[in-house]
Amino acid sequence: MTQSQTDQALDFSSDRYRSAYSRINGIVIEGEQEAYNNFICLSNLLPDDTEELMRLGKMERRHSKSFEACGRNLDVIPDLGFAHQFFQALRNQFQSAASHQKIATCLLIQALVIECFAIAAYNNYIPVADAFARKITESVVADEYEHLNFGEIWLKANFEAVKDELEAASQQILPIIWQMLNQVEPDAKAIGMHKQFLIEEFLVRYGEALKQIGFSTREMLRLTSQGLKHN
Ligand code: PL3
Ligand code: FE2
Ligand code: FE2
Repeated sequence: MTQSQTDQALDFSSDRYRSAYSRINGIVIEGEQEAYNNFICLSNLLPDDTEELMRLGKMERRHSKSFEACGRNLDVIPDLGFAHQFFQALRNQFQSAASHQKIATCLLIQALVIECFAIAAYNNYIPVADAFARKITESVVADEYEHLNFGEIWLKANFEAVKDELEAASQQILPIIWQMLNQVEPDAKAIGMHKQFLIEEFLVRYGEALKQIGFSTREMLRLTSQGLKHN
């Protein structure tokens, strides 16, 4: 049985669905826009990779436009004010790291945590999305693996030098992610998604990324379970 078959049929034109979608749609439009800003910022911090990071950033701008079309298609107006607030804490952390030239922290926030969050959210949304949004989300999520991969490669190449910084950053960022998940839970539920599945997929993706860049299984589990205590 698929996830959608276990739920009540979704009515994309109901008030409940459209109200929840206005906030979810705002979140993904704003999230993609912030991802664009973060990649542009990273392209200045990493002169060797400027062109590649600009290219990744431009993909995020296209994602933002694509999700705008998903809202329009359902005749929903995205709640961008809510979304801007939703990302406040994460944005503060990224900007503060950038202002201190903490490149590894910036990459952990954008290329690992945010991308794993997006991949988990989009993969869970696809089976319950309307046909128009499903197609768009499938093509968006394919791009997000590329963004995650950029972060993994850079952090792996610099692992010994940045390991301690990454551990500290992860401990700071995961509680913010759990808070964001709790905040979005009622709306995610209204559009047919389940918080538990989101958490599971996020942890699988993020844990795999940590191992990929050089953390041992034990270290990876310490980092991911530390985050969970805050949930
Ligand atoms: C990176 O490329 C984009 C970052 C966007 C972050 C999105 C986070 C989503 C949070 C939970 C929303 C659930 C539903 C998503 C459905 C489209
Ligand atoms: Fe994106
Ligand atoms: Fe991305």
